Amino acid sequence: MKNEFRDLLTENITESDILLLGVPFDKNASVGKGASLAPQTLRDLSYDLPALDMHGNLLKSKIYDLGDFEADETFSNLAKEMEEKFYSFHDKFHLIFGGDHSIAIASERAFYNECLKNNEEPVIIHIDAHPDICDSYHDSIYSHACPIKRAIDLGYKDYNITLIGVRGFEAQEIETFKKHPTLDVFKAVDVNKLGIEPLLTLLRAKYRDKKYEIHISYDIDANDPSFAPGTGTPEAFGLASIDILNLIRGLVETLNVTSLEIVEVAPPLDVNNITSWLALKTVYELIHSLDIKNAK
Ligand SMILES: [Mn+2]
Repeated sequence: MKNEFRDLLTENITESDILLLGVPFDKNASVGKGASLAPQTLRDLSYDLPALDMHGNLLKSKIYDLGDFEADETFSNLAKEMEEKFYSFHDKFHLIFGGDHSIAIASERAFYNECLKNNEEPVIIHIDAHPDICDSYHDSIYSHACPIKRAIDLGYKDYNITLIGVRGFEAQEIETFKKHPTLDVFKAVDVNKLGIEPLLTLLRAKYRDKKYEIHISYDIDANDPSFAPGTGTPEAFGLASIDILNLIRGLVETLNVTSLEIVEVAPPLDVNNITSWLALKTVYELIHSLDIKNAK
């Protein structure tokens, strides 16, 4: 066994707190490819990362690595596999390394089904430069520009979807928003003006009820490209890494967040692995939030 994630890794699923899953798939990325290499790159980089956060706290939650799942063309097999072998472990934290953002079509379906089985209301907090609410893009309903539209079609309520960091739109998406006025969109320009705290306050009020179970879908292109150059569709005027980290940590520590995917990290497009390191360091900071939550 390779020493990925060092002391954080366990080979005993029962004693694990976090289940990790890779989906090395980038066929539905529209511009730059390479996100299929992210799961292995992040695992490889973790050999060199001690299990401490940036305050020097020793990380305690344990990761069980399920390895990689293969994506099929319509994501129906992947969604089924995620539901049966990943989200079925209901009390664990679910961490996914993508892949382009189309893999959310599978994860958000599996997450939805698992929440319904447990009488919980599934919520998506989509942190992304793009709304990904196209009905179809480049003649495909499975494009990485479509997962939020697929989530709505599946049955997610508008109130239970929140988009953060958006700044790049397709014209069809503006029309779709008109039909979904209660779907909250916090644009990057507003988040940069107001800061993270008012947004956190608002989201804590919105999803405070225990019935909500939250999946965070984090597209690395939400970050400004100066922080995260290694991604297929870099979009200028983005968010600062520390703001996104504080947002994710603030949500995980105070709300019922049980799932997070990081998508669109594309190592072949990166510079000195800056973007992969950002993704990995964000995960390690998140683990400290889970330690706090689980009082470890
Ligand atoms: Mn996206």
